[in-house]
Amino acid sequence: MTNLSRRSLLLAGLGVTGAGLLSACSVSQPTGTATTFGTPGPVPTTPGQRVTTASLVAQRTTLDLGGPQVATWAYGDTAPGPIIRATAGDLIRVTLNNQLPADTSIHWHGIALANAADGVPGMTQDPIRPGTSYAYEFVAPDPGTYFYHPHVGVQLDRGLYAPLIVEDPNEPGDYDHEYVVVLDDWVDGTGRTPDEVLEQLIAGGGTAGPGGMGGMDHGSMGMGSGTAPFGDAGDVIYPHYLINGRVPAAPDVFEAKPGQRVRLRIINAGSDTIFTVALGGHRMTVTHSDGFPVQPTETGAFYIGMGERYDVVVTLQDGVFPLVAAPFGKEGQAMALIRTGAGSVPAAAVRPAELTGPVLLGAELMPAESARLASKKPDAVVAFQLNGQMAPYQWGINGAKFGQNDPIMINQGQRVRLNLANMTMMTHPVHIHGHTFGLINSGLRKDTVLLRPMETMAVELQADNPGDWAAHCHNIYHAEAGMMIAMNYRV
Ligand SMILES: [Cu+2]
Repeated sequence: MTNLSRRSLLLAGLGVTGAGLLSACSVSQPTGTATTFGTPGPVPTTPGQRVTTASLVAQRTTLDLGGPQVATWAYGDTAPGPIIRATAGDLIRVTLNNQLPADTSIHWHGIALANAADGVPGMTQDPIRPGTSYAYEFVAPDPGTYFYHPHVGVQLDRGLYAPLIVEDPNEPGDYDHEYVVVLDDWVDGTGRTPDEVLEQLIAGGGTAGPGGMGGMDHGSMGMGSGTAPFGDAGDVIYPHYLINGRVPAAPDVFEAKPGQRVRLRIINAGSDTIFTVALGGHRMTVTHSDGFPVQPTETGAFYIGMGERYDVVVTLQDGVFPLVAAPFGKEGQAMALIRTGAGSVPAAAVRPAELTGPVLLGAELMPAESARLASKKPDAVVAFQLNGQMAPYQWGINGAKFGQNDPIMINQGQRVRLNLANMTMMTHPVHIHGHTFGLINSGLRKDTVLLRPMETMAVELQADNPGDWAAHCHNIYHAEAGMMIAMNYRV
């Protein structure tokens, strides 16, 4: 298969609208470029290997966000969808039944899985057509906090996301409770769909707010941060920000006892929003970044970009406490509550003081020794330049949008250095599939890292997972507009 055919197929699979998708995909491919990936064969288990299974239905549904009722697409009848919980080394078998009016897929975000299960139509599989089912089978090699979502169009900005938790069989589990905390920015079913938001962004050069407010958010200072390190951090003004699918007026409530230690697995499933996270009245100890352990680092608040995950451990006080995720540079917030005793419920708009204190940026963390990417002389050095601007709404990598840029070609066994360079005035979360790269200055392992305006950052990966992989901005509107590139192993 040539690179050209890969590109044209991938573009067909990433059509902008549902209707466009269907029509694009129903057109037969010109002779010589048509290809299908077919149905992947079953992955055999190894002796003693556990098998974790799940069955999902992607469907249209109406969700109650805790007041607002929204028509959307979800895995079943909830957003977040069903948690998949496995143990490192398990074979995970998930069947997806697509009852959506559009093609879809599932990408297992952050997992260093076999390429065939990565969920990128046109690159690793055929799109899953409406009314059909698809079986994903893969081994999850590394423990950690992950999530899953479609890799088609802007479907992530609907209700199609859910946690994937890979337990560590060797971890002491030094906590009393574990809470999974999924952050999201919500627009679907509030008057426009994510596809319409994208159309408006393209038509208006970034005008995407309701009531003609579009563009006004750009360049505003981030609320709750002493400084504004991200500059222009988002394109879309959202009517709601959610924790575990709930608005702050009807929050999710976690129950515990005073003095107990809880682990929070925090996932940013938002499409266009960097959050600042704080738990009122508490310091948090960050223990993991993108699934991998870090040197425990105490903070009152931290940033989390789209696609990032952080695990923190907290020893709880006595009372009722707001767990707040404040959208950077935008109005409103997401909130959940942790209740260990009596106390009045904080107002939906409460701003914990911790939000204004020093806020930790994930790239500053130091890796745990067990997770550090050891330094090594790179065999290949690759440019990875983020390009684009709001008006016109055009985003790309290495000088062109996806489909027009040249794939990054690497060899199996190489240590590959990627010189990430953000040549734009926005912050972008850079996500690379199938690998957890290391920041060369610290060895910190990440699969998604925030790159601030004009920032450069060298990262390295060990090319130990052959296949054709996507690398892209995890602002889903940027990715869909072209801020994506293929990273292919030479065969
Ligand atoms: Cu971006």
